[in-house]
Amino acid sequence: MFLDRVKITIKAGNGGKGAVSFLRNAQTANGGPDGGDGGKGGDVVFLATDELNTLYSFRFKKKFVAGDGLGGSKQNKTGKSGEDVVIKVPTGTVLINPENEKVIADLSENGKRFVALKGGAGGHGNAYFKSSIKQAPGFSQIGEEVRQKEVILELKTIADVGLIGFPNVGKSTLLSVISNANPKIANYPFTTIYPNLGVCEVMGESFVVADIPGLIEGASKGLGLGHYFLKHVERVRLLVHLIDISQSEGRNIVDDYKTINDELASYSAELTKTKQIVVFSKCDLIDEETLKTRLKKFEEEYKISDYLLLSSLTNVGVEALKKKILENLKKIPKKPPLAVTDFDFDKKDASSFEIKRNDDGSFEVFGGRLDGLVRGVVLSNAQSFAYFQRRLKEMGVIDSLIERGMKNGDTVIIKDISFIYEE
Ligand SMILES: Nc1nc2c(ncn2[C@@H]2O[C@H](COP(=O)(O)OP(=O)(O)OP(=O)(O)O)[C@@H](O)[C@H]2O)c(=O)[nH]1
Ligand SMILES: [Mg+2]
Repeated sequence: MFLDRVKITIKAGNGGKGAVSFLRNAQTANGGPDGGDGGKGGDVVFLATDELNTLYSFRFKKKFVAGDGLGGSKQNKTGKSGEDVVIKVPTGTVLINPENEKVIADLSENGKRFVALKGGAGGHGNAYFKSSIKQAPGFSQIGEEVRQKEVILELKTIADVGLIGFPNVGKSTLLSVISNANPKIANYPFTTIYPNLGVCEVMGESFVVADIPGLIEGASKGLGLGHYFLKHVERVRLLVHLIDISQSEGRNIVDDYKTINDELASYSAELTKTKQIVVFSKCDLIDEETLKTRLKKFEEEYKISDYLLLSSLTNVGVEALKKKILENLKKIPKKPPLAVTDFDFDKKDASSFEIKRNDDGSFEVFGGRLDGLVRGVVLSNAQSFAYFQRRLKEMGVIDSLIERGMKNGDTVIIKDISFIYEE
């Protein structure tokens, strides 16, 4: 099975907790604070590789989590950083934000890396909080927590040349003749159900050719398989349009040419600008006379005389086509990677909070405004907790809770902190 669009969940590692520790050794009975910072959480990294050519493996594994940073320790030791998770994707994979369908990254080259999510920062150890006033801070900071996100992976094949045409016109056969690819070939439509890639070498140079599943009328609107794969031709520089001149399936070359071009146009106006080489395939199947009559009609209809005759069976036209492709490619620049917009992953909403009443009567407060505050609190420490309560008042959280009906003795839960409200 071929998979070229899949939604996965990714999560960077949380930061490790800062340590609370005081230097104690034979010489010093009451040394200064020496609790080290927590380690940074691991990042979520995507890596493009030519080793893969489908997103198939994501069918089974859909969640990728980087390692959390470890806690700091005494003697100012910073905690170990969490391990990055490196997700290998086929070259040509585009990352899309499911919230707005915008492209976040285009992994258009083998070896290209993209850090999609950054690990949370480690919390500071108590050594960090030492100041002229606070000689012996008894608290540290917890690590930054990062949320999981969803991301869509979409594979848009990177090839120089795309072979297009109706089903069964001989696209895969041609690919097998001109390149190292070994696609399935059979005398029925829709033999090819996903794009095959092959490298073609000619006169010491090479280019990549993709064999696209057959297109039919209505493909751009979802008929057949074609529309699903039209995204793979979006990025090719050159199209080789195969038309079966033997007309063995009851259609004719004049209509075929138009139907396919109409489908390309209705899929994307950009595609109509991609240069096409017109190739009449299976020319071995008809006699000279029939060939001439059909070509004459075609030329009259479209005023096109720049085409090639091909038989992948007898090799007629194969070398000429390879050369023509190369000549054309030399004139057409590579397509640049897609424009990207930022994921906004790191942008946290630091302005709001929300209150929820639980079934047991307790109040729960959430929201970006509290995240930073909660990180700075260590409950067991009176200084730290007093600061926390003062900030809750200043931020208007206590007033909002009272508005929602909070009374003396009610429980308030904020992240992993829970306390009883007393006026
Ligand atoms: N006589 C003749 N038969 C050919 C030629 N090229 C391909 N065929 C035959 O045509 C049939 C279809 O060929 P494919 O290469 O599978 O066609 P396709 O365009 O890839 O078809 P789909 O993958 O279904 O879209 C096969 O039976 C081939 O052997 C040719 O030049 N001459
Ligand atoms: Mg095929």
